[in-house]
Amino acid sequence: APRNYFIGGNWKMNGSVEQVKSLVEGLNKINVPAQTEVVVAPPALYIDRVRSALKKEIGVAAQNSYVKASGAYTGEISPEQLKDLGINWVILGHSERREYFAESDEFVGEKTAHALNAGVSVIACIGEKLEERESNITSEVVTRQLKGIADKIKDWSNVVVAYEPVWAIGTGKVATPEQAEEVHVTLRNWLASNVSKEVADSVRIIYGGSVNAKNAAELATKPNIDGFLVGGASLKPDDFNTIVQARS
Ligand code: G2H
Repeated sequence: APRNYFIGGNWKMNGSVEQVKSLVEGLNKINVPAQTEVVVAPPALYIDRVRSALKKEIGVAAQNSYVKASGAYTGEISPEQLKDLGINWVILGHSERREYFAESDEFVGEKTAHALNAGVSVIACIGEKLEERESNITSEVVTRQLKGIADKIKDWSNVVVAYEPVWAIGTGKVATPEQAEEVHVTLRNWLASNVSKEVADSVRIIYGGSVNAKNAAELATKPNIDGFLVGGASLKPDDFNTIVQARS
């Protein structure tokens, strides 16, 4: 069976009450094509109001969650709490969290396992830095990050893998379709050898890093690119809509 197209919008730490209201109005006008899943990730503070105001065809994700259901973990939120608010997705392991909040491969794997056990689907992010690409260790880095997740989970049916080369994030420097496709194939081959052929064939692998209304359609022609995780362009509803329609 073909893999459904998946478009995530990662708002990062952007937005205000006013901006969130207008983003939701814009999103509610999007016609979500068949075989396409659209999920947006507002900052945690705005999640509840976004879920309440956004049409049900569009999913909502948190940008992070912790490895406990509740307790004395000041500042954290749990996947169980997300579920309580009708939030069925979480982005984990984003490079900004790995870099600024020292999240290790192992911790990202633990968070992924905890979220899945709580019934929250995961957009699991991996990607190499510029110096790693230039040292020709991209494959080692991304498969090591993927192994951090594979070591902790068994069921991949509620996981979307997001390949986001760090050098392409927020820089305007998008990976070429060939560069992205090459890594996606590496990841799928690793899954086939180390998890199962079935998981390798069925898991969505999406690309992130400076995706915009102009470059999405060409990236979407690649057979192993199953969609996008969109940062900056997800804050512009018209551009985000163009990306949502890019494969149809
Ligand atoms: C990568 C991406 C979204 P942007 O971080 O996760 O952001 O599209 O702004 O590069």
